[in-house]
Amino acid sequence: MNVSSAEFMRGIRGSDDILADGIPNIAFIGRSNVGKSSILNALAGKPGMARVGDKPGKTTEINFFLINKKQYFVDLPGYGYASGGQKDRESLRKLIIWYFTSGEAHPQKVVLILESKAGLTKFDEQMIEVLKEQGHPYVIVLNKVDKLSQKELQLKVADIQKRSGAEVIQTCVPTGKGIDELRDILLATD
Ligand SMILES: Nc1nc2c(ncn2[C@@H]2O[C@H](COP(=O)(O)OP(=O)(O)OP(=O)(O)O)[C@@H](O)[C@H]2O)c(=O)[nH]1
Ligand SMILES: [Mg+2]
Repeated sequence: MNVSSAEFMRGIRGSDDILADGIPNIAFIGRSNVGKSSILNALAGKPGMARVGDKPGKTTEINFFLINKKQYFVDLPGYGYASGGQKDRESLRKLIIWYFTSGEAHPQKVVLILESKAGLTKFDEQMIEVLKEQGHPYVIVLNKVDKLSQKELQLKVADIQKRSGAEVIQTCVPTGKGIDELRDILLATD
């Protein structure tokens, strides 16, 4: 499956008409700096579409990208960090929780992204609890696999699978590893 069109619609920080327009949401979530925006750009084949940064806390709104005119890829801020300190961190955390629990958004699928070195952190486990409670289906992606040796990677993947009970898709944005596989899972075919 290919992406033939991808366009930024808008960023929101709370209730908005875009949540009620009936277009399915695929939500990208994870700790700050794990590569959520980078993966979204790679899936869309548009490197500069979502803002990417070396420092954590780059994405500060819930950004909607219309893919093939029939799905939104929703790029959320990361949890666990914000450059402005405790207060900003708390407001981003609340925004993320609001998206998943208010009942206003209807994510059809959630892509929970982890970073290879950190693996599954306590923040991710809390997020998984929220997703399970709310009944949102999710897939787990382990990004930046270029940062581990083959042996370290095998151990890490086994650990995450054991603790989460979910399959883990391995990705690397610079080499493109796993990106086609993930796109096939996420894109609607009808
Ligand atoms: N080595 C490596 N670096 C990556 C990979 N994917 C993303 N990065 C880098 O990681 C940094 C963070 O990427 P972002 O896409 O901005 O991460 P994010 O999760 O959207 O971050 P926030 O919006 O701050 O939560 C950037 O410098 C990317 O170039 C990868 O697979 N391997
Ligand atoms: Mg981002």
